[in-house]
Amino acid sequence: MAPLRRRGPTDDEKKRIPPGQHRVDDFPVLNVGAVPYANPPSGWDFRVFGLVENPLRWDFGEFRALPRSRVTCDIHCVTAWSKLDTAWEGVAMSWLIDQVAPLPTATHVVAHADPDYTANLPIADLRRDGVLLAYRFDGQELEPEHGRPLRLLVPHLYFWKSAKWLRALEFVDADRPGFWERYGYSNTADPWKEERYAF
Ligand SMILES: Nc1nc2c(c(=O)[nH]1)N[C@H]1C(S)=C(S)[C@@H](COP(=O)(O)O)O[C@H]1N2
Ligand SMILES: [Mo]
Repeated sequence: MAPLRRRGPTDDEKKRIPPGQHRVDDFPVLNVGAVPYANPPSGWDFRVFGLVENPLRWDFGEFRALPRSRVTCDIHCVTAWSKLDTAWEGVAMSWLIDQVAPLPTATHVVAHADPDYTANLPIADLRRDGVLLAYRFDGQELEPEHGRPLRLLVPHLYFWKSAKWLRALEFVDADRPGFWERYGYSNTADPWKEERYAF
């Protein structure tokens, strides 16, 4: 058999790959610690709390009954891989933010995820197009190692902000560094500006 040749990026793809990144065709798995569960354990829920008028909580069935959105986007990991044209389904973050009605004092969100993972985000970033609470990838249920049953998808920021095994969003009035941000990674994490580290 002829060896499998990887094609190089087209000009269009080059424009979509931020500085210092290269394209991958597989889907790398990155997380601190082990995959916490293959399927949501009994009692699994997803909550929105903190500085909101209308705190909400769903079990997985209830969450799946919410209006479904589809997003196709490119994703960029700070370890230098980018994956183009990834297809996701889930709940649009802008819709969810409207449901919970953040108080005027709320400026940021802490995403709380299993096992003991957090990421911080400005609300303005979460309102951007393409930000999803994702439960399906590439036409299939999300694989356990990619965050089943639910993950955050924030395609315009480095992928460590896209917390897998998401359990809650907490609306707060200050920027509270999350897991990687406390180790010196950037609060803002824009791959086009190469905001990898805070210093
Ligand atoms: N709960 C949790 N979410 C996480 C992480 C983690 O360690 N725990 N790692 C982050 C990092 S650093 C990256 S690059 C992406 C990787 O997602 P993937 O494994 O689906 O490629 O998940 C992010 N979400
Ligand atoms: Mo990462």
